[in-house]
Amino acid sequence: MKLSFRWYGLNDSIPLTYLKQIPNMYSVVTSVYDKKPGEIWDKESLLKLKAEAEKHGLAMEVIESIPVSEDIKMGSPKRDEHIAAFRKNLALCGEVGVKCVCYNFMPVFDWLRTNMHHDNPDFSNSLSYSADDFAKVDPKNLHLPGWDESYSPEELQNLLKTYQNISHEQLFDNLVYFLNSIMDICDQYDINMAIHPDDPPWDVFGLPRIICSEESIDKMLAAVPNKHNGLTLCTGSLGAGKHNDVPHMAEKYAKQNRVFFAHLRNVLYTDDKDSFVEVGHYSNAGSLDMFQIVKNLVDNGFDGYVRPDHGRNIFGENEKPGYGLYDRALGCAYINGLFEAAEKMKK
Ligand code: DNO
Repeated sequence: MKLSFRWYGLNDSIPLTYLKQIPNMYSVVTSVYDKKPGEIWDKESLLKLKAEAEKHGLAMEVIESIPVSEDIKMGSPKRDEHIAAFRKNLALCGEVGVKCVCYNFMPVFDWLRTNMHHDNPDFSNSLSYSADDFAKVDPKNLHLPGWDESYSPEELQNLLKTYQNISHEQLFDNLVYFLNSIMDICDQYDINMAIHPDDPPWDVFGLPRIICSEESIDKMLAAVPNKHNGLTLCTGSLGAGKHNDVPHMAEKYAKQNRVFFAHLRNVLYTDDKDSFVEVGHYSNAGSLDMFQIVKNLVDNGFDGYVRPDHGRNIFGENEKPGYGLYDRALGCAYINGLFEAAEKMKK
């Protein structure tokens, strides 16, 4: 596996020297952050990011994300223009040596939580989702942790209204249309497209979500059988749904060579509804068997990119929720250990 770490570019408060000090660190996972979905990036920005990573002994082989615009997801009249921009951005990535692009196809909201600073018994805090708190949210007057700055109230209401007329089938067809329009660029530059599953993996506010389960992933892979069409196996996103058997999915999709990127993190179910808290990576800290997931990846030939995912705020750190240094660095050490054990057992 190729260990990687999310890096928010030149403005990230965590220096690349620190990332390089994490044993086995190979690549940054980054993006161009000053362009909106649907806009064309410039090669200079990518080259600057790459030069900075390389100066610190790190590769830049993963982009997370090239954002997919709502027009593409909704299939609106602007979609082809936005797809043309996406194709251009993908080609730029290919030209600078990017091998894997993580993206998602979730309408309006990428991830959703009800608390960005949930207090844990170990005096850390982390992201959490409470089914009871979510039930109290008024979709007509939405204030969501982490999303309040992204849309004005009117924009949000308009988007939610437009999606009322878009079924799961329609959204799925729009995903297939999008993928079929970019696969030639992926073939040309050998770039793997790794869709991020919906987080959490169920519909929210009546918005359709289509990458939530084994069945939906099977359908997506079958609809676009190109070898560059695959997955980000985000264990925390899929694992938040009790309907998902994540070790099984790791085995199945690694065997099919469709896992290009793995986001490894653990979640703890906190009730018999859908509530969960993001915990440390260690299996016993949460509800997922992280060793079995890694073992199933390794046993089935996975050699893609891996990154630790959301960490808790620990050791007095108060970073962007999920993206502090310390707990993700602990996660890396643990992930290295899991892979080393699984790889030695395989021999
Ligand atoms: C959250 C991330 C997601 C992910 C996107 C990919 O922390 O895992 O925001 O980057 O869904 O497009």
